[in-house]
Amino acid sequence: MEFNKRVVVAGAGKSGISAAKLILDCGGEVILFDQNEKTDRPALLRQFEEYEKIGIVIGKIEEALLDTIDLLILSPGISIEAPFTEEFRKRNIPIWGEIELAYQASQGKLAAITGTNGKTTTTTMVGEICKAWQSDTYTVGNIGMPFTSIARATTKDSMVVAEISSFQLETIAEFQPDVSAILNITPDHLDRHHTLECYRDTKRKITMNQTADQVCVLNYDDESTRAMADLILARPVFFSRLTELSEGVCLIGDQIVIREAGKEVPVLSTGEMILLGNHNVENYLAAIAISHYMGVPVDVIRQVCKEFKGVAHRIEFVKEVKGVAYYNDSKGTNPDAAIKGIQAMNRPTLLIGGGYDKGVDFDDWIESFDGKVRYLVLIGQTAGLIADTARRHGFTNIIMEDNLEKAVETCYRLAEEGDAVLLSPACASWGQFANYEQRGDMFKAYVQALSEQ
Ligand code: UMA
Repeated sequence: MEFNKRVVVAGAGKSGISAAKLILDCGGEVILFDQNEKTDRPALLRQFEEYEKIGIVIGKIEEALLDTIDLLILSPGISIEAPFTEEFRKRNIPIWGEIELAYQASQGKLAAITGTNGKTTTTTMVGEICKAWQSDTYTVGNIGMPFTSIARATTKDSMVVAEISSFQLETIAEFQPDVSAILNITPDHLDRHHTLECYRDTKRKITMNQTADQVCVLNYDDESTRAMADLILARPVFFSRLTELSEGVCLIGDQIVIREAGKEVPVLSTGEMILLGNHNVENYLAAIAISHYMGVPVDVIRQVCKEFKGVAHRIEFVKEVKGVAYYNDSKGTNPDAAIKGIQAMNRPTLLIGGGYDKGVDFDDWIESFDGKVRYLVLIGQTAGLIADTARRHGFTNIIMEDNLEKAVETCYRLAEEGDAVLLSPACASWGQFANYEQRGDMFKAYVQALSEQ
């Protein structure tokens, strides 16, 4: 792709750096802009040593500079409502996300997966299935690897499987996956999207450019995604754990089957699944539907599903110490995801929660404790709010700690043989950690250091 544009790339994180490199590689010029005054300019410049047409602006961008700009690329962590974007809008400068740029620079077949929960597991599973069929497959997006970092390496035969967040969907323009999927919608990121309705509309954007010959996979068991079937131009394909569908991918007894044009193809039984819990059955159902419509033969789908072991930070078993099992569910970044974490526990549990405040409430999460939680150990910005909510629901075994290390120590001290300790915070990690991966890795490191004595 030729791209002779002058572009401001806002946000010098993973997405911004990768987007900037793609533009430079395509002949464009980049001003990389980060609002964080503490950004290490020399370290950033070192990442662009081989390029000439790169400038770096830290803190505030001068208005005069904007008169020569063709495009703004916004990192997902920056809201489209960020005040500085107004100056770009006034000048009719298009605003894209890194995903749109990658889409325009890439080739091949694209699956794009969104939803509040299950996207990382489902995306990883679909990525592994596609890779087993077509070795030239890339698994990218919100999962951690920016789509722009591989866009130019794709060919017409490539397969790209992308996890797409609501933040990334705010800034798409022509993005048009061959197969899209919206797994489920429950409250999340309301500090950014304001209302559940806006959040839902943003998620639906994943299918906005699809045509009737393309597929959008939707969860029949989730009211809001089921209702979307009537609102989209793509061909809706449902998956369901609870209803035996006449068309779609569903659970019949203990068998997942694909039902299509009067034919039924069995794929996998629940007994063959390594991952436990109803939410994982839904992830298998969705992954099977997406892979099938990406054109992967059922035999390949079945084989990979049988061997799939899950992803790090999602109800991940870490270690048993003194008869206590430690689980890392750092990916439980909202109440609904954290409810799945609790539900998966089959032992009395010491639960570590709390973190960044995204403006959601915690009532359903506390309700889901169901007598299983012995202690709730809280950290981070939301600790007080969660403690108040818990007390309101009659749960009082609450301990406040300053940080994750102390929380792990406290659980180690209080846990008895046969208990589980679960990090499943129901909150984002921001504020105390760079991301949920860092939070999970630190948790695992603290657990590994615990003594058997
Ligand atoms: N910045 C500003 N102004 C702001 C906000 C941030 O200048 O108002 C700057 C920061 O100083 C920083 C940079 O922007 O230097 C960070 O950009 P970013 O927050 O977009 O982070 P990236 O490193 O580019 O990571 C992003 C995704 N992050 C977010 O959506 C917040 C990563 O998802 C994703 O893996 C990565 O792109 C690759 O595609 C993380 C995430 O937490 C895992 N996602 C949320 C979730 O899953 O719930 C949506």
